[in-house]
Amino acid sequence: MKRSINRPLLLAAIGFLFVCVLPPLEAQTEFRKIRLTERYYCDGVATGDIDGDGHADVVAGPFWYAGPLFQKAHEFYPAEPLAPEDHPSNSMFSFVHDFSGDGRLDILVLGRVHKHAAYWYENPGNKKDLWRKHYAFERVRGESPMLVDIDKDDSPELITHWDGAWGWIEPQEDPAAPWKFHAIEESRDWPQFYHGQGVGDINGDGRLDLVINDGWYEHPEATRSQHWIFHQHKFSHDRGGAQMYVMDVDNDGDSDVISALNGHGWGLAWFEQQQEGKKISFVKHRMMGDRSEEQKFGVAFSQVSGVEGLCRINGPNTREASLLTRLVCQDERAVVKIMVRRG
Ligand SMILES: [Ca+2]
Ligand SMILES: [Ca+2]
Ligand SMILES: [Ca+2]
Ligand SMILES: [Ca+2]
Repeated sequence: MKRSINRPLLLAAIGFLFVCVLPPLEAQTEFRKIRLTERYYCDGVATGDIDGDGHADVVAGPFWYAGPLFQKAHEFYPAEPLAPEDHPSNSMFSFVHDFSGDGRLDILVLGRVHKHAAYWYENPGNKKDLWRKHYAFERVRGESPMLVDIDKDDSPELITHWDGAWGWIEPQEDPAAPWKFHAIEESRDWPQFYHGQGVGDINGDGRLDLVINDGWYEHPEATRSQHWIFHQHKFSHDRGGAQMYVMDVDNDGDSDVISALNGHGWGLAWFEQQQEGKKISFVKHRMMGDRSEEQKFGVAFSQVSGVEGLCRINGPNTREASLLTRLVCQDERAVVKIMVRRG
């Protein structure tokens, strides 16, 4: 997670938010920019209906902003504005989930990989009481940890590595208890700022596998009592990206992978799954290069350190699968529609 001095995304810092209006599928997709704040509080944002009024709200740093207007900021932990030049954020990621089980959405906040513990804040259900702060875990490793229900038991896990092994951190039966790490492999040596991770069913057996830049872990029948088999495949020979997505890009029935090539540099690609017997491999197809002059791509920007909100907007049966990718980069937040042709 080496970052340049301006890495604290100025846009997240100033709190830009793109509101995606999804019109009829064939129509032009339009976006409206809303500025949440002039100050720098965080690097990541999240959405969820915090106040339960039926409108999605936005969580950014110590505030949640009430939708649909996003004009009113509600503080859920003490807000301390930071200087973008030299104060890396203590809120890199926010995740929204009902951790307490009372029906109200709570907020998990992750800071810097090497500096901050993970805490979640319990939604009091009104706008005047304080949110109770709960310790979750000591450190959360990796450039882009994801909160995903990887074993489909209706309770999400925070995918990360710890003590040299990939696995997940998960809440306990008592919501107030510290979370515990579950390893899916023998301990080896993964860098704390590891770049590139995602979750999806690579081999089509219905179980969600873990994908990292160095390969993928096959989710076994016995999720918790067996080690997950590691299948080596280096997706990016550069630094590796951030979030990796698993989807059938070319509509041929198997799962492909989408990933930035360098979270702090250039390049975005999708990796086409190919099978030979039981062996799975991937062929790289670039989606974005390092120069906008490259006509094949038409756009280029660096610092693709957060890829979120991937969705298919033309439907699964069209010849061309369209991917809407929200790409966060250092200097701007761009929305790019990338066309991927079959064959
Ligand atoms: Ca709750
Ligand atoms: Ca789960
Ligand atoms: Ca699988
Ligand atoms: Ca495919």
